[in-house]
Amino acid sequence: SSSESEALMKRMRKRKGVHHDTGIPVKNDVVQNVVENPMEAKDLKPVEPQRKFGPTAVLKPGVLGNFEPKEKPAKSGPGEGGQAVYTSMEEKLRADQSVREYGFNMVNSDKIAMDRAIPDTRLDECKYWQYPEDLPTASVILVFHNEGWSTLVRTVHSVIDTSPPHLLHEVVMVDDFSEKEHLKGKLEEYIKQFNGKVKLYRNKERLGLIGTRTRGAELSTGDVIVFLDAHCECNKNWLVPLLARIKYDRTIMAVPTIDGIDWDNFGYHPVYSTTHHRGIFEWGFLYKESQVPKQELDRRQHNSEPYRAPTHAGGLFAMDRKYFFEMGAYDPGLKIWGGENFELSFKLWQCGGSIEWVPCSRVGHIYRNHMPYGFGKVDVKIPVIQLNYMRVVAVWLDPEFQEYFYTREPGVRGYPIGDVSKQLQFKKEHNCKSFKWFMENVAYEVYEKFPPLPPNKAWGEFKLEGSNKCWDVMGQQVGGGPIGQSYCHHYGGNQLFRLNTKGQIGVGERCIKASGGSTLHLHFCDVQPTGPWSWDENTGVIREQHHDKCVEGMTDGKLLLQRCEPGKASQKWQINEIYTW
Ligand code: LR7
Ligand code: MN
Repeated sequence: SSSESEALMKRMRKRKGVHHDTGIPVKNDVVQNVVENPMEAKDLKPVEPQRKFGPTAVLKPGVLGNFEPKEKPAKSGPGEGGQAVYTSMEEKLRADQSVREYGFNMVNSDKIAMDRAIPDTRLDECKYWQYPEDLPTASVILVFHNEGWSTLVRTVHSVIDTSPPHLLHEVVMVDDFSEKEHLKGKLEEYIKQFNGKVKLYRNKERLGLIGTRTRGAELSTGDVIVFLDAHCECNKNWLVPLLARIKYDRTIMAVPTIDGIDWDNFGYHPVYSTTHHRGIFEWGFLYKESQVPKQELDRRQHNSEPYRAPTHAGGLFAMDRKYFFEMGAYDPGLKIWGGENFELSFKLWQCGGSIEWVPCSRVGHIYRNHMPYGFGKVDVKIPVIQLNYMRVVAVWLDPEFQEYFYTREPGVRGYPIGDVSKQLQFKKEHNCKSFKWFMENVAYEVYEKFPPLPPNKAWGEFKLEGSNKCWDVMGQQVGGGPIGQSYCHHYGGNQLFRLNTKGQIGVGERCIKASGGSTLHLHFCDVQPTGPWSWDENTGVIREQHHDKCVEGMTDGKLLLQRCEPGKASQKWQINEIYTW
């Protein structure tokens, strides 16, 4: 449905141009801090005390790391060095068509070499770590559904080219029931050049990315499973720092730092470099990232060392294969796409494992323009993602925290989530800790960034009495034009508003504020919830206290703040709960 893909787009946008703490757009989203002249070993005096992380890896400034790959001679060509490539006028039509089909500009991707060089975006320090020699082997798992050719195949080349051969046990490709012709015989032929190192399996039906990942893990035979999306480019020595953490402690999920690759021009951009970020969430479970709290940074001795994180984006991580299954893999009740990152994260933390983000491991991911595929035949009346969240919430959140989710997503409350008894039993058998423990000890910054939501006073469609017109976001975003009214569609989504006990009106993760005392706009919600809104159930008047005005539904579809006139037909609002199923 459109509200589903909107939710997805929102989440993807999260990673693109908006700072996740403040909602303020980040300039270029990226701090350009690529080291131009990598420190030469001779420039460094080995006088600094040696630092360690874990019992094994040792930082020796001045001595190049034992797994550090040799510099390759620079090549020239489209996209080399992570540079952007551009579409000509003649190519434009085909390029646009490929964007619609794949979410990527495949015309540009096709121009870029399979082994293009990308900038080394690591902290300079990363080149001087001495890692243990006897590391576990890795199965890199790529699940894919209708992916474009060159972006997919470049991922395979990149994994092979950047991984020490003796540590890369195999690349396991699992085709999630794709229809594209190029993913059939042509792909089978193509991977023969890798002499059996790359294996291709196919689903007999659409399992979705979550089920397909579990299947990929079952089919793998390496010690460690490493999941990557099927449109990635791995950076220098990305694999070893991940494996080193798992060797140190097999209950660690090791997550690389994810750089951005542009869907249109394939420019490679380090996402953060001077500061460290980690994955968190808000109460509707939109994925967020925010700066790592000082107390976590201070646990380490060196800035390039891994740090712990409450959660991760979902696509790219390494885990001990056996441990993944000891933890029950992914909940088999999760469908297609979404929420699996939280399920695995909460389960790990609450049941004795942990998640670490590893700054010295960097992998580029192509963020799509839009999600080009549907979710197949799923017999669910609410967005699949919401159903997945509901399962995660039911199993891993304590009741008080479950309530925050349903305050934020009231329209799905009560929808049957299927059987979670196996998950609850797992939790009991493994003596897993409470969500409160997790919040207090791991995800504590969520309390500051996204404090618990005040309960809803009224929520649903805001409908002008006697009419068929409802408040509607009208496709607006923060910083955009006014919201208005349109025909009530009863699907919730952009017509589902919430008035809470603190006087805020929320829609999705945003809040409604009055601009210049005349029109209503989307804003980032204040962290400390306060708001000017009230609704009088009897008169139907929605009043804004700062301007002492009321919302009036104009005949042309506008919503304006006008002098309050209780009893006036155009100020008489009904708030009807909308269950979207
Ligand atoms: O039905 C499907 N079957 C699949 O095999 C749908 C998708 N897939 C494959 C797909 O071909 C791709 O290789 O699964 C992989 C992920 O799908 P994407 O690339 O469409 O997802 P995404 O990058 O938009 O979304 C993020 O969230 C997902 C759902 O929760 C997964 O966890 C993705 O792996 C995840 N991607 C990342 O974490 C990359 C980094 C950033 C972000 C956000
Ligand atoms: Mn992806």
